[in-house]
Amino acid sequence: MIQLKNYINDEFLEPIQNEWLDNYNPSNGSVYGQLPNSSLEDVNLAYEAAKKAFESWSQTSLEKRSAILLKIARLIEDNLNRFAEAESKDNGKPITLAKSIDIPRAASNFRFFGHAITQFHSESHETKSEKTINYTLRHPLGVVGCISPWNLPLYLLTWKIAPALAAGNCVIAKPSEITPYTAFLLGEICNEAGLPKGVLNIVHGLGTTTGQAIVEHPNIKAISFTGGTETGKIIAKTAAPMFKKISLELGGKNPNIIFADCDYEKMLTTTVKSSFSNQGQICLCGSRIFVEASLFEQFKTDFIERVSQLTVGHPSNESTQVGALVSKAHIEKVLSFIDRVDSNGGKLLHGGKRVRIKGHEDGYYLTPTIIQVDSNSCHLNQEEIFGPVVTIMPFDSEYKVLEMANDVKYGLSATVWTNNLKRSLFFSEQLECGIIWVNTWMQRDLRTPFGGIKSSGVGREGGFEALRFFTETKNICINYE
Ligand code: TXE
Repeated sequence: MIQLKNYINDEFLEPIQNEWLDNYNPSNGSVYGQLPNSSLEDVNLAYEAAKKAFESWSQTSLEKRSAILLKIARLIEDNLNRFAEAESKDNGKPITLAKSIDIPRAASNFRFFGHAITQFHSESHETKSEKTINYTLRHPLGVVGCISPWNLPLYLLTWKIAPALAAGNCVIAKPSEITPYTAFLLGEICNEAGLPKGVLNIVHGLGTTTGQAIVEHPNIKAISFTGGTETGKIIAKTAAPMFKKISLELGGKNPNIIFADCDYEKMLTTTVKSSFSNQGQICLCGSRIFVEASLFEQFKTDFIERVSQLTVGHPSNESTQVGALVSKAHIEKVLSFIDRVDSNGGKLLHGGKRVRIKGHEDGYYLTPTIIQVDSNSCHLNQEEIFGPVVTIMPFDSEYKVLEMANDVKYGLSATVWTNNLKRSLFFSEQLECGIIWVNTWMQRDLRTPFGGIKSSGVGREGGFEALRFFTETKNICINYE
């Protein structure tokens, strides 16, 4: 049994009330560890450590802060296998994915913001006629909270922690209670990299208690959150009357719009990925596929064939392309959508069944699932399933598909496949979402703004947007007459 601990003030501590949660291995359904179920007292302890550390961290030179972040990045890379194995075991994702995407990206997050902070700047404005000069300062906020989900555990946790630390804040982070392992390992790395004590504190526990205690804490100045839309609402409701800064990256129900004039092979290969990478548990997955009517039958046949070739298997197996879903509760939620396919006007074309892997029969495996729908208003197209399930549907006019793509409460991302320049510009302008990919998916440049509109969230992460979020702006006006 692995026993994870809170990382507070450079030390690994048991929860003050000695309450623990079980940590499950989704590949076989067994409990393999325990994590703290932290209380308000633990959060307060973390806050006191962070508050104390802030005075000196916020005054530390950019060169030094940057060097520490770059060292953390290097140490994550040096420990790639250890981190990847932990991530795969905790989350059920294929080890190959953890090694090639999750962990390298966690290192990139630290490296990117380690460099970005040295280039971060503020503005000045001179008005000669009035003999004034305005300049703007950007100060770190103080102690901030970073709350992250289970689908890309270290990747998303570090996406928040790195800019917060780079900007001179001290952090209280809470990883998902479903996937706490790599966050625990990160504490060791931070000590080795020489991050001063109290600058980063990682507190484990349930969202409704530990997470809520962070959000409610009167002196935690900002909350950066990624997770479900319903949780986002609760956080907004709690934090808004306290006038905290909040950044919410929430769910998605992203359209993948395929025109007959696209580069077919590239589209097909990418669409398999955008549908089922990480078992479809990425907020950016294209879960509503709309195909131009003239291409629909060919696409349907080829897509089903490609998807049927995906290997569902144990995450530690190098040949596995689709691993286990993250938890029992989650696979049951996903299956409940599949069970209701017929009553919602859908037709199951492929998958939809639990897979029993020999020797790991209690793991949470599911065949990649393709459902044909005849209306965008069905709940399969309106609700976030967040699993290996996509719908496909033909369309026969640009205006109709645009209307359907936008007719959903979410607005995170969209993909458009076409070789028509005017059409790609038109759709990029008209689609209601924060991120659009044309003839690609999930190509990420960390300098770009990342986030959604409507029920997909508030605010943007990435690049200078993140550094702006984690700083407070002060304008100074000097008259030099
Ligand atoms: O996420 P939660 P869940 C979507 C997806 C999924 C659904 C629910 O549709 O099925 O959300 O997933 C913490 N105050 N996404 O329930 O609960 C929690 O402990 C403070 C989309 O697992 O939102 C965890 O650390 N914190 C998504 C984090 O919030 C609270 C990724 C996310 O958990 C809290 C994951 C509270 N009151 C799920 N309640 C994406 N956008 O990528 C919970 N938490």
